[in-house]
Amino acid sequence: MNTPSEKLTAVEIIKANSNFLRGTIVESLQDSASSAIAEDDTQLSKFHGIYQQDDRDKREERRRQLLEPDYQFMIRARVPGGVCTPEQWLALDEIARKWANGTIRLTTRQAFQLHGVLKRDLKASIRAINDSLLDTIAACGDVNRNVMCTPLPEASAIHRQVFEIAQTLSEHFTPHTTAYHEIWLLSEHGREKVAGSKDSEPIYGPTYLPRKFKMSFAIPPRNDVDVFAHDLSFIAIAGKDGLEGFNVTVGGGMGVTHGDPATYPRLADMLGFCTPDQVVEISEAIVKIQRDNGDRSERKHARLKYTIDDRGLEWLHDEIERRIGYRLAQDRPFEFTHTGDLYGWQQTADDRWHLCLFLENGRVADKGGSRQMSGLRAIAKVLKGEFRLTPNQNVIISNVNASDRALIDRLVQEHGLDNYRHASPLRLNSMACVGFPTCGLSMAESERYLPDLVDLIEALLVKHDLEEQAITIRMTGCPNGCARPYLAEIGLVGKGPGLYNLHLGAAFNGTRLNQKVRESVHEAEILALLDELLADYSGSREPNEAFGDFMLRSGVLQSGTEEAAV
Ligand code: SRM
Ligand code: SF4
Repeated sequence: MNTPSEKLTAVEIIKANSNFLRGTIVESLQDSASSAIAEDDTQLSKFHGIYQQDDRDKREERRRQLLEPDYQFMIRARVPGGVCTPEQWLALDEIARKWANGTIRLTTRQAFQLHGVLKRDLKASIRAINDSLLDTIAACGDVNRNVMCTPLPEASAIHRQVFEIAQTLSEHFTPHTTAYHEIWLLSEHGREKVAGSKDSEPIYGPTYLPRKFKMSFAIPPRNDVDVFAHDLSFIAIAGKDGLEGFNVTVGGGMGVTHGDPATYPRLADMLGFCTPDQVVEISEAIVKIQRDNGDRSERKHARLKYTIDDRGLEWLHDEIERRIGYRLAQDRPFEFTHTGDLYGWQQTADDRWHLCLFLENGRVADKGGSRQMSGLRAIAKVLKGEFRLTPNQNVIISNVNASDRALIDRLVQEHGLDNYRHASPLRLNSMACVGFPTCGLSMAESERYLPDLVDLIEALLVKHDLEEQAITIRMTGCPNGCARPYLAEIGLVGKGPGLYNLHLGAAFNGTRLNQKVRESVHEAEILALLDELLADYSGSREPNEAFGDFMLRSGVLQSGTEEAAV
């Protein structure tokens, strides 16, 4: 608990005065004098899944013309475990074309984002999302976010069970406030109360959590969710009779501030083992411990990772056991082999087929030569199964009957969605955050630049006979870590226009962070260094040795970087 002498952050005061996330959002929406909402409401709207942004490509020009920034909004829709129906896809597609910028963005947390929505269209967009039985509440804000899960429930009985537990957790931690319904769904003016409602937040309390909170479920050997990057994760442990339970990990997080050594990326610690029926209780205890003990006086220090580092893992362990009333069991052995997605068709035991497509950096669009947005719309119209959003910004066309495969393949090919067949393993293992022009925190290009940089690195790979080598590469426009760049074998973190910090040496399976090797370097310097290192790697690597591991064995990096306890 914060002591009375500690000064609360401005966001804490806004939350406390917000009447369970209402603030003056209704008034802000009605104010036609500005295309923005009131400043305090920009904090509260996040809890409703809405970020105020402005088009940064136009910012300077509008400033010169003495115009207010080109305000627009990003809407994030939650998709627990990434499972979405064709009807929901079609709804998102229509909203994107009608009220947003005509593209859909798949995120690194298996959710949807729409960009470029104007204030006057926010309500219609949110309503349409809810009509499709998706929602946006708690997609952002100081609450538990979209719960991630290895995305193919049909892959086995264990996958199904784990997915169901992930959904249960998602529902369990959804805020109870009726503000969301009042403001966005009930009336034109958003003032009617939900019948008989009396707000309370039994888990979060009136000021919610000190900071965002993230959960994920991984099913070894796949670590596609990057299990060690989250505040709380569960690693499924299977025995001969099926799912036995989960190893529980706590305190992962990626966010960093340039030049502030008190902030750092951190891999989650292993806490112990729990059975499936203990998951909700243990999660609630951990969330409440963070609610009561997280730092509410400094947002950069408010994630669970810092609470653990300040007080110790043992303290957390004891506190959890005190709250749940029993001892956590010892964690069990498991092995992860890789982080990314498995592309192409895959058959599951129920004789259904699933096709994982590569959507570079998660942007679904018809632009340039691409018709991927039209293609996925055409597929949604005929698909009898579902879409699965992956933790790596891709999509799986799932639950396809053998007899429908040819039709799906035809649509995929006709719309240029078959790039997974010919893209290099490097590209297929690449991820970039959104960055410019919408992200207000971006310092360098990311989504719009990584594809070009990958072209150039591919040429180096060809030069050194490494074109078949899978290497993970991730780029972010700032150090916040939205594409989990500190877990990539090649990580590029935006520092300024055209400038990146270069990180190397993470484990291919997501169990070791990379290390910063160069600060504020531009493209030519990045390529020159990679050229040298790839030449060395090509000549001296051991069979099946990953690039990140080679960086350590060859002495380019010193060992001692944090490794997950596996
Ligand atoms: Fe993120 C903030 C985009 C996953 C760490 N993130 C933002 C904002 C909302 C910028 C802002 O606050 O104004 C970005 C919106 C950009 C835009 O224009 O759309 C943004 N984050 C994203 C997405 C869309 C990246 C993507 O390309 O897919 C991901 C949406 C996930 C979702 O569906 O919920 C996204 N963000 C992540 C991840 C990865 C993950 O969760 O697995 C991280 C690192 C893990 C972590 O949380 O530690 C991440 N985002 C951050 C942070 C730093 C948090 C910290 O602890 O320091 C911020 C900044 C903040 O919260 O103040 C941030
Ligand atoms: Fe924006 Fe930074 Fe996140 Fe990229 S990493 S989306 S630039 S906050």
